[in-house]
Amino acid sequence: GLSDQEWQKVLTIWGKVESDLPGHGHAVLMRLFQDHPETMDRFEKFKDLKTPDQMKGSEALKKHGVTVLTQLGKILKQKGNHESELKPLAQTHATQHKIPVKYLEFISEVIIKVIAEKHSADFGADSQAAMKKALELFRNDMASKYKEFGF
Ligand code: 89R
Repeated sequence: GLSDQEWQKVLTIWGKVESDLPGHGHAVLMRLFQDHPETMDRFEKFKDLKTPDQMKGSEALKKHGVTVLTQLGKILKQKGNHESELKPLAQTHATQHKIPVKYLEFISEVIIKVIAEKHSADFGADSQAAMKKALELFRNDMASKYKEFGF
């Protein structure tokens, strides 16, 4: 698990993310789709977004970014005691959306990159390491739930 100090670093930087959830969420999804185009195939509702400009102008993409980061924030704020938040998310992502753990790794990397770009001064090596650990914990627990759902 993470120490209290590490959780504090995670939640401090998350506070910066929350200062502009739509901006961060939009940036994360655009980056995910650009770096890993195969992740886009999971979304029926984004199939018409073909160019970076279309992604940039998409209110739907921005809205979904808020959905994703809001839920991730709720999970991070549980500081590892996230069973009740994680379970329904793992269920939909395993059984409905069929999102492999590998994709969760991709988005974790992208989240760290986007925060590093937008908040370089407040996201030093120790904060980055703490966020990395928190996202690893999230992924590990998602992966065990996935197994329970037979995915
Ligand atoms: C795909 C990661 C993640 C990843 C989808 C992916 C959208 C929160 C991918 C729709 C798809 C497809 C949908 C359906 C979806 O359904 O539980 O409306 N996700 C929905 O047609 C993550 C992460 C979080 C997260 C949510 C929430 C919803 C949702 C909330 C709505 C409710 C529901 C991890 C950061 C594939 C590109 C917190 C990824 F690859 F990045 F791992 N979702 N999603 N997602 Fe998804």
